[in-house]
Amino acid sequence: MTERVYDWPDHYGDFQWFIEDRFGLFIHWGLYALPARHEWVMTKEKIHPEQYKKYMDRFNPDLFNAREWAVNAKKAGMKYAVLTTKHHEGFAMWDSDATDYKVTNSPYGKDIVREFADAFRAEGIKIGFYHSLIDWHHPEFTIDGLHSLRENEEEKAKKREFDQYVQYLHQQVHELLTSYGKIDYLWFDFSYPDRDWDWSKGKGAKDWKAEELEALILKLQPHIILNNRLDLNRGVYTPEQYQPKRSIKKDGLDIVWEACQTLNGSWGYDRDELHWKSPEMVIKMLIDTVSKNGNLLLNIGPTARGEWDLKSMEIMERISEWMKYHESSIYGAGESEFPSPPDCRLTQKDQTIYLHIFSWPFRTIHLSELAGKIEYVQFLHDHSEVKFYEYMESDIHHHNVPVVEDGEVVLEIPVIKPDVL
Ligand code: FHN
Repeated sequence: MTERVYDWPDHYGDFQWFIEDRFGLFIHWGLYALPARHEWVMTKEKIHPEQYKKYMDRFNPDLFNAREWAVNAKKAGMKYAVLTTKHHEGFAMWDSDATDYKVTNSPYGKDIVREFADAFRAEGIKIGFYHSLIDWHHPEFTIDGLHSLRENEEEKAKKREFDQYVQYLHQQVHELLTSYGKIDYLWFDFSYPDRDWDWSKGKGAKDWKAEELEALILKLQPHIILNNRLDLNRGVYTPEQYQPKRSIKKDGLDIVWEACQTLNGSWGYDRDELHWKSPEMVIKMLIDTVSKNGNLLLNIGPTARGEWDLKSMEIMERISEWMKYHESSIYGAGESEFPSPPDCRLTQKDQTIYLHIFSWPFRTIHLSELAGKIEYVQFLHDHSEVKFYEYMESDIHHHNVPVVEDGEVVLEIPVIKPDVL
């Protein structure tokens, strides 16, 4: 299989662990879990910062157990985890010296970032921090949205010193990268200078002093990798809830990319969110992403009591079961050099091709779409019925699959049990 060449900044940490691990957990957790109406509830419902602060006085996740989260993530095969240290609401989930608006001043009183980092590291899961550039609480963060929330004219008339906010942003990033040990991944969100969006007023790299911030980050944690949302147009490309048609390239070079996806359309816990993806859809999303040389960062929004809701747990259970049998088709695998039959995805690792049959068992797979000759078939099937084995074995011997030069090709067929059966 031809070696891939990636477009990756020399001064960033090595990304090899990232494309090996392929599968991570995203956690969106903050005061927004209390209203339980989406992590944008403050702006969507135009709650004035002074009003919104009341949620801090009620934040007390009595059922939070970081080790339980870490064990569940490990069981599901997630190799890295990214926690919102601060989302757009501006609430710090750690004991920040830069603000009183922090979790250690809530009834909960403890440093959630520390509990998260310690528990997930103990399970061998790499640590990622999400950090929002946007801050709807900080008085010097100039956004139209917030100004329109500031009722009185005096407040609106105040000159805002955006640079004071930027200094605060750099200070909090410094705290996060010097207080919790080795951090593997920094996930900024978000900066679209070409879009004069209400909440960011088209802020871009120069406004965040992004080059300076990046230099600080790499000085503090030289091995770290960053995503591309600091608006420096480098790092892990993180399209939002988007599955590209093929692997992502720029000027012929491969791009390190990661799809971030919710389970139900909301990043933060939303008690009324009804757009749940089925376990089968989520497993297929993971396979589809890897088949295009990407990573999947799958999100859970914990409740205000610190638990994962039942539907999220059900999906995680099914993913755990599938990964138990088929993790070899995900870890270290990527886009195949061969075309995939319709309704299928191929992932490939060295000389092994994994044929993921998305339409199983509803169609015969005509493997002739893959030129070549199979040397050996190994079925990776779980406790599903033997008839699938016989069905596919007969089919395989009448069709061809790719020969990979100088070596035996192994075709493995992971089983995705449809939810409908
Ligand atoms: O506005 C945020 C949103 O709340 C969420 O955090 C996602 C995660 O990728 N990022 C922004 C939208 O792109």
